[in-house]
Amino acid sequence: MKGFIDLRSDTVTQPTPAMRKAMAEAEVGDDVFGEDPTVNTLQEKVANLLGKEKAIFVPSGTMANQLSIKSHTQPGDEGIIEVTSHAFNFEGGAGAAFSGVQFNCLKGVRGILDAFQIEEAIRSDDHHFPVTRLVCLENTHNRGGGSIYPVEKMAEIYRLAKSKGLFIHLDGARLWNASVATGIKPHEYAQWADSVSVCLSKGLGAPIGSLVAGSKIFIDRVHRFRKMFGGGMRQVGIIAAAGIYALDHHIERLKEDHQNAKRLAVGLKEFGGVSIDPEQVETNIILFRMEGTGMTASQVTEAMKKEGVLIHPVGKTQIRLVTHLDVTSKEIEIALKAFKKTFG
Ligand code: TLP
Repeated sequence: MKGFIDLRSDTVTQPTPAMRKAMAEAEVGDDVFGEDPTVNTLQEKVANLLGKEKAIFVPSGTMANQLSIKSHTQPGDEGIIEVTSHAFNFEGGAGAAFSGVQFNCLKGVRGILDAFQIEEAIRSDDHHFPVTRLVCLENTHNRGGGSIYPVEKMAEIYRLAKSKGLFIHLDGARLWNASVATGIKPHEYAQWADSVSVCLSKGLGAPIGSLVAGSKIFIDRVHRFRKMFGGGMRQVGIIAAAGIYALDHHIERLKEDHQNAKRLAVGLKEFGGVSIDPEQVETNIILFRMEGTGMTASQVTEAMKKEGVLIHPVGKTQIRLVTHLDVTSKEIEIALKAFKKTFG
């Protein structure tokens, strides 16, 4: 929102003038006919970055996840997923509504599951049980506080899944953040998943757009369902151009967002009654609790708004902050001053 330091989400960014220029100049065609050259370039670029045969452009991260779930499963199948994950909690129950999938939710540590937990949750071959078909992972993990899935854990889960005939979908809405923070390339993460969704409209700062990547056969199936879900778009190169620009110019700078998040966490730790471990802030998301301040999350949110800072309560006494392209390190210091005033 104009005039505010907006720490609610990395989805709030404005396209930069250079990004808008790239959009204005994009060559376009009818993508439902497969004739938009900018979309085709973006799809190839993302498939290459993720080391997959093919990728498909879709309007949102939610649609990318749900098309993947739909394309991997049959109604009545079971998907194993972490209980705080986005695809389970924040996508309107779409997995149940559109794919008829039942989720078996496991509790992770800051969103991260271990292979042995998944192994225990896989159903045996008994007609009483649903068929376990899919495992969904999220990297970075939003409600885990931007936590990074260790690549070795992903590999272990993938090997287990393959030995049991399961598919893995990776919600990589913020995979770019994980990659920049660890130096592990996106394709090195993506090799441990059958399908990967990535977003251009989070930390990368594009106004819209996500992609699903996977094998050619899988993406052809996703393409069919994209039509059914109403996600086929026409001269959409105008948006894809923003995504290409973002991939070329906004990945490396995510480091700044991570530094800003760390600074915020270190600053917040100074306030009495606030619980936060700056060591756990690995990327651009900060989760902190404030039981000891005697204030509720919504009271803090209101007070901060009066100071010109927007934040996001995610429970009675928990707040989420997200750093991004449109928040400078100077503004982080201003936000910390506002917190100081709020917490007294
Ligand atoms: N997350 C948004 C909102 O939904 C809350 C946010 O502000 O963090 N996967 C993950 C891990 C996400 O964080 C999100 C968006 C999505 C998928 C869905 O993306 P969109 O919003 O493009 O449908």
